[in-house]
Amino acid sequence: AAEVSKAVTLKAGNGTPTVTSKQEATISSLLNGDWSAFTFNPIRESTVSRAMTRRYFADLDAYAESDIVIVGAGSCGLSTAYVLAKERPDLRIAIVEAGVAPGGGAWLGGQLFSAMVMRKPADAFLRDIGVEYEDEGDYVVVKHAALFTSTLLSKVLAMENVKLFNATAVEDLITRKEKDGSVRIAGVVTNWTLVSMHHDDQSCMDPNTINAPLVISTTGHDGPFGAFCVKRLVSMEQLEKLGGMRGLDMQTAEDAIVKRTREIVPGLIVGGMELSEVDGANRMGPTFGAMALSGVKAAEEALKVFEI
Ligand code: AHZ
Repeated sequence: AAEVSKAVTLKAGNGTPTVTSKQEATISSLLNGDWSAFTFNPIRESTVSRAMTRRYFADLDAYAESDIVIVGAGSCGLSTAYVLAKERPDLRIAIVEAGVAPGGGAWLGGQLFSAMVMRKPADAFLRDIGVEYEDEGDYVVVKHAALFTSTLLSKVLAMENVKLFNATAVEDLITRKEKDGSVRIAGVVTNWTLVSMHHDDQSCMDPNTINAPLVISTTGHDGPFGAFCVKRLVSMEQLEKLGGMRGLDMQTAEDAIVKRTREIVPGLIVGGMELSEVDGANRMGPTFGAMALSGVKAAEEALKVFEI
């Protein structure tokens, strides 16, 4: 009986325990201690299993009805989530990321180099999340792109109104027909990414769903997973065709992506490099200011939808 897991009180929907250990060790109390007598607190395997699954299923339950779903946790999706969740802690925001590791292309600055460049005025975003940079005049440099991504990610994940479902792919959109015959996006269809990758060789793997009045797609430019939502809009005849991402032009590409971040069809805002596929905009290559500020603009567009 002693091994049966104790009930842990959960805050609604986000799985954060309100009960913490009474004996709180500190690193200094462990450092140079008596390691021969060291032991972890006891646990039973099923307790570990339940600690994870109970929270995950509570989150699946709570977030099955979300206010906003953000598709893709790259630099644009995470920036969007950060601004939105901070401005509106009352909104329930699900982030669905196909990869196990969120962050998209923002773990390196470009090629395999560490430093990340952001043109001003995107330095405002760095100050807001508390990432230091070197000021080079018209642009700033973060010493490692991973510092930007990990800081942003940690802030987003700590927010009580956000849940990240990683290793989960959006494989379709939920649609509703309006009275005037137009189509509105009303949520996303999800599956474990590993399952999504095996629809050709396994059967009976129907998906799951999340209802939401607003979806924000930031799945990056075309690739194995990229530009997912806008490609689907074409195949469901809600967009005539994609413009196709154009060649690299840093000077124009960044302004264009930020300015064009908008609701493409009712219920679907598109931000980041996915937009370049819609509008035939240039790519900017290894400079990330537009991703942060497209996130700010996507959040602004979303906030209009949720204006009280
Ligand atoms: O795994 C993808 C990545 O983390 C995720 N994603 C794509 N399709 C998905 C789907 N379901 C769930 N169907 C999906 N997740 O979306 C994320 C996109 O991140 P990204 O870093 O590729 O895009 P971004 O627009 O946030 O940042 C673009 C960064 C670029 S690309 C570029 C250039 O090519 O010139 N320059 C910059 C700054």
